[in-house]
Amino acid sequence: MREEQIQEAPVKVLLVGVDVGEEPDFERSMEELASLAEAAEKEVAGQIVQRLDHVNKALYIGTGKVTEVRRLAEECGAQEIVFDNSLTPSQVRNLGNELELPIIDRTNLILDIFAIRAQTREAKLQVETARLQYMLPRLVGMYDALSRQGGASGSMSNKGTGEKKLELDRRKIDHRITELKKELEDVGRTREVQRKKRQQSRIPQVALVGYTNAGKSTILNRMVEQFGELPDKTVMEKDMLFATLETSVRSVDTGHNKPFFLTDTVGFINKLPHGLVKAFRSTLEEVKYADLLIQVVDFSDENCRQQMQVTADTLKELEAGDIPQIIVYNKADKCEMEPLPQKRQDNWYLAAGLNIGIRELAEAVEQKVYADNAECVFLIPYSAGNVASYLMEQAQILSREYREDGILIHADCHRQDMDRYREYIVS
Ligand SMILES: Nc1nc2c(ncn2[C@@H]2O[C@H](COP(=O)(O)OP(=O)(O)OP(=O)(O)O)[C@@H](O)[C@H]2O)c(=O)[nH]1
Ligand SMILES: [Mg+2]
Repeated sequence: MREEQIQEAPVKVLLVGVDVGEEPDFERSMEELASLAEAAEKEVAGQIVQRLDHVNKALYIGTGKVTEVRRLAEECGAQEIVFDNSLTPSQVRNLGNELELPIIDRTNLILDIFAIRAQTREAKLQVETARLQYMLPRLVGMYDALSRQGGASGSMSNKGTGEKKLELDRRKIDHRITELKKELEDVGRTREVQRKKRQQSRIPQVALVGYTNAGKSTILNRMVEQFGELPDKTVMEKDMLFATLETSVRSVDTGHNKPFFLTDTVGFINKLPHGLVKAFRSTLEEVKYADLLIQVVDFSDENCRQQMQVTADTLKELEAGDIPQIIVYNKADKCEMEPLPQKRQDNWYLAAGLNIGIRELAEAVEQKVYADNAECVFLIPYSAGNVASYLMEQAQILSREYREDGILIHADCHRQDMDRYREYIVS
């Protein structure tokens, strides 16, 4: 009880959206905005929408609507106004002047969530970079405003001061971004070394991707608990947007001696700020190097088709659009589907939350990532000891016999290795 009293009350926000008929499901976008506000630890006090043919260039909403927003903000005690779209710097400024409250847009909100959640040094650096990059073009807008103010008052010295100050700020931010990028490169190098090690091991890499809150972490956890090398190394799964910000890699083996690495990643969202995708590029690189993607879809969400489109677009941006995929329609328990799991071509309908379909999915992944493997028998002379040790490490050894003329190895290995050591194959 005491603790609750000490806790700071969340900031109350009023959500504002303009429907210009471009959004296939405008209402859903507003619902998502409310979830984003909650994830950013704010309390939604009210919501107001407007239908317009075009957004107002200066104020985003219509001039008449501004009065209504101000009145509603007062009525519901809002301390900030949150807009569904990205606002231009001058719109933020004008709205701020009119409404006398902080103006936040969707991108701000996403950046705030990421800032709250970032745990590792890498994530923190990535968020700071994205924030500064977001600010930089907006400084130019502020610069315009100050210049105009200087011009209106007729004082050229004012203009000069404003210009100088902003130029200084711009340089400072530029400098900090460069510093951050260097630090990120350093951190990224460690990640790269780890990834290279995994690649060299020839153990296939599989990445979970998809819209935020679809159930990616839940799938990772259920697989890790049942088939993980370290079953208690689970990650956070939660009914909240952007629960996962860090990439986690776990090794999975169902007992068929066909292990694979499974990676959980940050979820995607409609209108995910481009700068954020860019800043998180090194974390998301894991996706680019995967042999197979498991695209997780919340099948119970009526907007799942649109969310799949967002996923496809984001994967393309990450240069991962051509990687083979298994599509998992998760949360099928909420869709009155029976029986579960169900397989249709390469698609799985399952319920990870209820632990339904996890083994089947893991086995389907195995089959796919080991499709390029085959069994064969090598006879490796003792003079080629390096080849024998390579195979022992990289292939699944089914039997081994030390003979006079060399080691007879019956192995299940990758076709590339078969080609490479063709001269030693005896059957
Ligand atoms: N009903 C139902 N709920 C599920 C199922 N799978 C996951 N959930 C719930 O969906 C919510 C989101 O799951 P997560 O695994 O955290 O989703 P995520 O894709 O990792 O989300 P982000 O990390 O935010 O991108 C959690 O509350 C889960 O318990 C399922 O099969 N059925
Ligand atoms: Mg997650």
